[in-house]
Amino acid sequence: MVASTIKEIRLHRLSIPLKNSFLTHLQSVQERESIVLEMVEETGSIGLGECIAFSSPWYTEETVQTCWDALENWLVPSILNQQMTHPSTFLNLMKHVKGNRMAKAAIDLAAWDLFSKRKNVPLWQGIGGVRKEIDAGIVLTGAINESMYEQVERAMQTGYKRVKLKIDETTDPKALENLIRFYPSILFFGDANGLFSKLGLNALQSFDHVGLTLIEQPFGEDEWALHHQASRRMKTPIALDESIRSVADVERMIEAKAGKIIVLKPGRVGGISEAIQIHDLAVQHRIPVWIGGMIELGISKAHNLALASLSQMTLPGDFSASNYFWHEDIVNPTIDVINGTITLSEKPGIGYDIDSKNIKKFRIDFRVLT
Ligand code: OSB
Ligand code: MG
Repeated sequence: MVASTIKEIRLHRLSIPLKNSFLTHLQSVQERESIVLEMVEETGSIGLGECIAFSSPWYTEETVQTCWDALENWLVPSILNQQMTHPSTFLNLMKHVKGNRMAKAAIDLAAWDLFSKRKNVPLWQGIGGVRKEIDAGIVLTGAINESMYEQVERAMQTGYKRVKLKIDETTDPKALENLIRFYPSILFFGDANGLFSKLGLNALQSFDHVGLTLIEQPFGEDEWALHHQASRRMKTPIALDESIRSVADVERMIEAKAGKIIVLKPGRVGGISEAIQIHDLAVQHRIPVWIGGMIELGISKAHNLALASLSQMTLPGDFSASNYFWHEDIVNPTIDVINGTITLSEKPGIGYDIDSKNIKKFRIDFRVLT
């Protein structure tokens, strides 16, 4: 295959208001800042990537600003004017930069989009995807009250297969159990975002019999031993999200028997390449995987959708429609949920283009690096 040179990288820094603020025990997000990366090769073909770090380090160490700096000063200069024969070419060229996985992911995602466009195949087919319909799932936050029932009702009518509920100090296990019983056809995941580090294992165990399909990240990202204890004592499977930053973390999870399910966030582990390695390791160990969301825009979501077509992605991921978080997304077409699924595109690459009008509308900074 022709190896073409990357002659330009465009970085768009965006700021987009959410329809409703996203509230967890850690942070409230009203405005989503993000970086969209366009990788332009000699032929004029363009690969798209997105960086999913947040404005402040409440969820990961990296932020939009650290990623912006890493991309502009270190990562983009090391791949510009280089030939890419495979996305791994760029991973190797970026090896001299430690960490910065979320920044590197933006490049790796764009490289995979470009690579599949070159091969003229949809990304999901290029990586060996086995399904074309991806089950949709939403996340709901807030108290379990009448409004929560209405939101679950609406989700069910849209066909969503699964609801992920954020657990916080005020979540009453009994109220949660009643809600779950009321909607037997929907899967309920509980996401604790490390809350039980302060509440303790006993408090966590009070959620063991409420009917959750899994409990996501009860303890801190490095609390392997606590996750192991919870996994041993509880019948509800423990899924690890924040703890999974790399293949090495998955190896550690397996060795420490710290969790039974992997929540994979490609934009956090360093991109598609690392995500595929994690998937393949999960196949070997028969560990279910699902793709987690980051309140991201359509570019990252499109990459996530492609990965969700892999064989071991056996649980519905964080796949909501473009209009769930956003008045306007930045992709064309928008990502739509029909009868509870999102159909993967037959177009080469990720199957979505950027909506230039909306990119300009939400843009707060811009760099063209050559
Ligand atoms: O823990 O999964 C999480 C959003 C921001 C940071 C962390 C998490 C989340 C979500 C979003 O739960 C889910 C989605 O984007 O659909
Ligand atoms: Mg989570």
